[in-house]
Amino acid sequence: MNNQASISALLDLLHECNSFVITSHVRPDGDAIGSSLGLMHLLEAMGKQATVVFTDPIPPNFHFLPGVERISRKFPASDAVIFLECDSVERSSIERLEFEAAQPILTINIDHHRSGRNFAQFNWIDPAAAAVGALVYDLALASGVPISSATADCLYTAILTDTGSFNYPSTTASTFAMAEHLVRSGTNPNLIARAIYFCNPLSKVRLLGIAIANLQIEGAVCWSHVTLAEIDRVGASVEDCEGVANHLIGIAGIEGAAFLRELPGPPQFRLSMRSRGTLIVSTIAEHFGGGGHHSASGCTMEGSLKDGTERIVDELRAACVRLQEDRLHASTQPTTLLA
Ligand SMILES: [Mn+2]
Repeated sequence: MNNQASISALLDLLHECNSFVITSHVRPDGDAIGSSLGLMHLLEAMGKQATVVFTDPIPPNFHFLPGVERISRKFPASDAVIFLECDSVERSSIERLEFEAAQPILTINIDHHRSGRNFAQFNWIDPAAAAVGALVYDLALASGVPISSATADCLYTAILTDTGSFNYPSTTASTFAMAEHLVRSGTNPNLIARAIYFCNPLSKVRLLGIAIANLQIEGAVCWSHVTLAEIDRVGASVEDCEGVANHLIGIAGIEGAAFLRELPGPPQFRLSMRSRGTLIVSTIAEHFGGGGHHSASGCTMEGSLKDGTERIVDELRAACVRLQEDRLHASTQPTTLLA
């Protein structure tokens, strides 16, 4: 199904149900939270009941979003469950047992990850979309329901954060057209930027300092880590560890960056990778059992930080070599003469 067909089929399904649970992935980011709350406001404007469920904490810089105080940790009975940005029930905040006990009539999956899977009864996956918030925006337009300023704040936040503040390759003219419409619908970009980017807890900045101190660089690859002891030392929360990899890929000449965060329990860690769009990190994440986007992806891996770092850096090195070979190949191809 193309997007238009998906949207009209989805609108038919939404009209048939009265109550909805909306959820997204664990460790929710701006797109997960913004698109969930934006969809909640849209469904309510359509006369429906909607509950957003997250079991993981909402990072403090998203506490300003309209409706965030209504996010539930419990999974209520409903006609339909809508999963945003999830490739499975397991990836969501909802426990499988809780999900099976509730037996929703309908499951809906809306995603924009390349690793997205058709796990629900209705699936709409568009890897070209800049954010799931952009898909919810398309849905809102097609529904004919006017976009309220609450909906606009949530969807703008989703799009702003998932495009890296309109910097990633997924940013196109239509991204700005959406942003323009959302601003016209009541969003104040300056207030949103202040809430998201100028409200970092001190513990987050101190943790970034440790990650920068642990930085290593080799050619176009860089990597860093934080241990549990280091996370404890600055009193950092799990949310404080989000976004470190974005700083690593900002270094001149770097094509691939990896950030490893040690996890409690048996030796394991969380890996986040970034590129500038030419080196594809999602295939490396998939190789290790994770997923994501071309230029931003991650996974959880077992083993020590030291062994993990070696395995990941090997993969990034190899990806860089392939990238250089491709560039060399492209530059030796005969160029078409302009008439
Ligand atoms: Mn997203």
